[in-house]
Amino acid sequence: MSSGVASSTPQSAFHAGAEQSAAFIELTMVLVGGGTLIFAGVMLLLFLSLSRQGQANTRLWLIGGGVLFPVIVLTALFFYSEWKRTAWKPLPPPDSLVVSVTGHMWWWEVSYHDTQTGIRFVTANEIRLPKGRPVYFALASEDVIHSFWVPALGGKMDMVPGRIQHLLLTPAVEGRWRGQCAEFCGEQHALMALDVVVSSAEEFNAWALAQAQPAITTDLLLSHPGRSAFLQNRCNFCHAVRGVSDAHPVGTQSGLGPDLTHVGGRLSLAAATLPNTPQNLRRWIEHTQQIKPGARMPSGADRVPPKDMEDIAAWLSLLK
Ligand code: HEC
Ligand SMILES: [Cu+2]
Repeated sequence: MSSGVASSTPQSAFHAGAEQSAAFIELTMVLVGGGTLIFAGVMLLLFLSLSRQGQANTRLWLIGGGVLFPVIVLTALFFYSEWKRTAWKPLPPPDSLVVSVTGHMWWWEVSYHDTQTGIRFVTANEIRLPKGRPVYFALASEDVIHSFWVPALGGKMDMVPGRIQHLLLTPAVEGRWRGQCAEFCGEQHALMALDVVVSSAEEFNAWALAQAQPAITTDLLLSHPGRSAFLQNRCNFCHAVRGVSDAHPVGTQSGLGPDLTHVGGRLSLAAATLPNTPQNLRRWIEHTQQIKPGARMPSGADRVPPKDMEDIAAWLSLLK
């Protein structure tokens, strides 16, 4: 399966990657353009007031420029942006794909429910989407406020604890895009990114079907030493690998860490922090706190025997 062609501008808000993009781009242009005009106007007035002698009518300028002007401009902007907003916040069309994304410090839980095919599964840190089909995102947070933003598709939308926010996007261009948490959420906010791959409907459906199955099907995988090392070192306390362990500590819906059922097939590791290679997987398990200080996962360095880390990394990279 292709992993999508990396775009030369994977994170540009001026890239029209979705059907709703035009509205976002127009809104951005109007705000930036209007803001620039107002700034230039104020600078001009400042220049005139400094270079001229004599009395200006201060009352007129205070009420006109200080009260009336902002009220008129902000009211107009409010109605204008509400009007444009319907592009991405209408009711979801019945054939839309529902993707729930939950922000965690500092990774993304992604849960699919395709009402057309009945397929459901959970994954993390990577979102694959079919081109041309409306995607209804349900956005939530498990801890602090995060913000879901895939600039090339449009957005952004805050993820607020205790609420579910919605965003409708219809991917229009195949490719690999980058998303980024857009609300400061603590130490590793900068390393809370996301891979988004838009492909043809056929490619997406094949991927989704595979994701819904556990990767563990062959004896080779079941008898691999990495599997027992994974369980022995209690990685399963925080991580689910469907078919091997289901991490659902009491009181949480999703476990404390990303679902690893198909981690070997992802493009990157730890919320787009490292490219996904067997070497990087091994490094991540050993030096977690050096790579992403503060991450809610302990380094393996002083608790997991090197042989076990070797085996676990080899095993996880087979889970495609
Ligand atoms: C206390 C809970 C906890 C334990 C125990 C734990 N992890 Fe993690 N793990 C996490 C969290 C949280 C993340 C996400 C970190 C981030 O990106 O900020 C993570 C991320 C990962 C990732 C990257 C997943 C992805 O989607 O890119 C891998 C691989 C991983 N852990 C493997 C392991 C292995 C192997 C062990 C056992 C040696 C282990 N973890 C033990 C909580 C845990
Ligand atoms: Cu953040």
